[in-house]
Amino acid sequence: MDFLAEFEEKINQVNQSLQKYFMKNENYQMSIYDAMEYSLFSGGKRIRPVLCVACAELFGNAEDAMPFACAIEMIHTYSLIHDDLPCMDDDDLRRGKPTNHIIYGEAMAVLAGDALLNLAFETALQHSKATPAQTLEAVKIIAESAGTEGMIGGQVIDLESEGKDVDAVTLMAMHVHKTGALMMAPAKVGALIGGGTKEDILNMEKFARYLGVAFQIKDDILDVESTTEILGKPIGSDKLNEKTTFVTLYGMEQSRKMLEDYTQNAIATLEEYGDRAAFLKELSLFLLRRDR
Ligand code: GRG
Repeated sequence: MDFLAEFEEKINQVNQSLQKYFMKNENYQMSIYDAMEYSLFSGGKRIRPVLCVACAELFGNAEDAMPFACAIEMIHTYSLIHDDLPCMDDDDLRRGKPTNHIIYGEAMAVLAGDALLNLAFETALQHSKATPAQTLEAVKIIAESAGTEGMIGGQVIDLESEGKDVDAVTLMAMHVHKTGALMMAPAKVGALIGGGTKEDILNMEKFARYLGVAFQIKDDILDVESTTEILGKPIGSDKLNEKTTFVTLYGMEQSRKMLEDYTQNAIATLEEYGDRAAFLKELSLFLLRRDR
């Protein structure tokens, strides 16, 4: 199967599983379920759950990784809902659609984000078919990656950098946490649940650390070069918000070179797995070339 067909198939499996795990409570007709559903099924690229499933597949058991893959996508979705709020980035458009708070109001958007975070852990614990020890370890990895030592920590660095000159070390720390942590979690959890060794889990963490930085560099480049129609969100928002990005700090040409280098470094960490890692190598190149 070629890469795009396999990618599509994995996305479909993720979407089906998300549908299965996301149960609306029809008895109560609570509008929070609509708000959660709106963002969970609004056209996300599903990179993180696909990464999780693909890393599990590399070492064996991909099926058991699905509850964790979906949990991570729920956390990712919550982070985007909150990131778009007026008290954060104050964005009206995401994935070509009005943001959650524009449709459901700020209070409901906060609750929908919180509810997705809780549903993530419910899903992982309720649907896990892995051993109790593996389940515990996977949930610990996910919790840490989403928390103050991970994604939220990165967001705090971002908040505290507003209006300041950000140096290269701070910029990297911000993105290794804010974007990288939620890339490393699926890679590590995938390797763990798939049956990889401790060394394999560390290798996958290293791979995803490079991939996460590359992903953010590309995000910064697209914010300058893409269009609102293609990206589904306003372009030029970094400039508008006077944010330091890879492009503002290093310039476009150097950012492109860094994107290429980080992607190649990610691919190099997969070398020992040979052709078994073909999908992950192709995924890295796909993310390098993506236009949204
Ligand atoms: C707790 C109040 C509160 C807020 C949390 C942690 C946080 C807000 C925001 C950080 C999340 C964030 C915006 C990270 C940047 C990572 C990034 C580039 C996200 C976009 O990922 P894609 O392109 O999104 O995979 P799609 O739309 O494809 O799912």
